[in-house]
Amino acid sequence: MIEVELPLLAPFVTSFGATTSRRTVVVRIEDRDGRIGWGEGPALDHPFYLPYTTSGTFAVVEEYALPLALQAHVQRPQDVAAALGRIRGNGFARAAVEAAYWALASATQGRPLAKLLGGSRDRIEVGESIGIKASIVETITEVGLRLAEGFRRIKLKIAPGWDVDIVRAVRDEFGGIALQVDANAAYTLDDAQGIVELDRFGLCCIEQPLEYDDLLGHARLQAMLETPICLDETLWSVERVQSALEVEACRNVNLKPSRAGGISAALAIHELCVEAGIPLWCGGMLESGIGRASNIALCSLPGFVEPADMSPARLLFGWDLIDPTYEVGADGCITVPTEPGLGYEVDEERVRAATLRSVVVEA
Ligand code: OSB
Ligand code: MG
Repeated sequence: MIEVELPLLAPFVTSFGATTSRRTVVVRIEDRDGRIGWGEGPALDHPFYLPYTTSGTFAVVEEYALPLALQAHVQRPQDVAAALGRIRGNGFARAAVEAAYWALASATQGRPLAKLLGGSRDRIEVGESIGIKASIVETITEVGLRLAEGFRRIKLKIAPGWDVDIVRAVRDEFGGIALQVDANAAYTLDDAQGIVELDRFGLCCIEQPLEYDDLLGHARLQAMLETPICLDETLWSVERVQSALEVEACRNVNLKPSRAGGISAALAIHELCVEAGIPLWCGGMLESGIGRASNIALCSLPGFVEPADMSPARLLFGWDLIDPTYEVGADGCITVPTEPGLGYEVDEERVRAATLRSVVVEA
């Protein structure tokens, strides 16, 4: 396992703070025949998004997730989640190891990862998540650039004091574009006036207005709104999605496989949402291309009916750990790779150059 650091070209500002550099954990597994599988566990550095951190994720991968997978001698990627089943929480750590096994299985079987996961789409739609800026003008400029590049949807990060005015300004400038907001848990039910006011702007959804663990608060707020609430932070497991749908805490789902505990969990959540008729889309964690690769494969499944948060590495970092990296075409879509394995070449030189620390675990 390897901790890498990827400096961002520009700070990404959300209600929980500014991110200037992405420290993330990647896992590289190698079998006896020298075949390789890569996975990523893109927790954030700090516990201000979810309780997990990059350092904690590295420790759990090293001390528990990888040893448990190796001791279980798992043969099929479908069995990794069960082998790691004793680990409570720590979705990012479990997801990193599981994704590596899926990529290895895809390489071994010579079947594209998307096909292995049951996907059929060959192009996936992409939107752009736009951080909180210094001014409305700066935001309008960036939205304009992204729309001109073809992105299918715009998501604005909001916080109390940066909500109604910015949404109104973007609506006034760009009309009926696919627009949504993400509060990253910055509001309480008592100060949700800004959220209620957003209800008249025809947003695709309002993402995670309330606290990360507040299922019932979201159910109460959803009952007051026409606009679908989309949950992100709150959905850290299959069970959490089941509960959210049951109490109607949301009408839209942001599925981040790494936050939800891995690809198997993501497949189960996909099935739940399809059965319940709840639209879902793939969120992002500002991952490197290693993490984005399995997300892209997953987005080829039919239940992903809205654009993914998949800001290209070109915009985030100016480069990537995979080379060539994925491109967003003029139609706002990414082509799903057909190469078995991760689907992209990992540039191991670049991984080495970005490495902060690494540990080898022998089977
Ligand atoms: O809340 O969706 C979020 C990035 C890091 C942490 C949390 C979130 C985000 C994004 C996704 O908004 C941006 C991306 O990965 O392209
Ligand atoms: Mg979010």
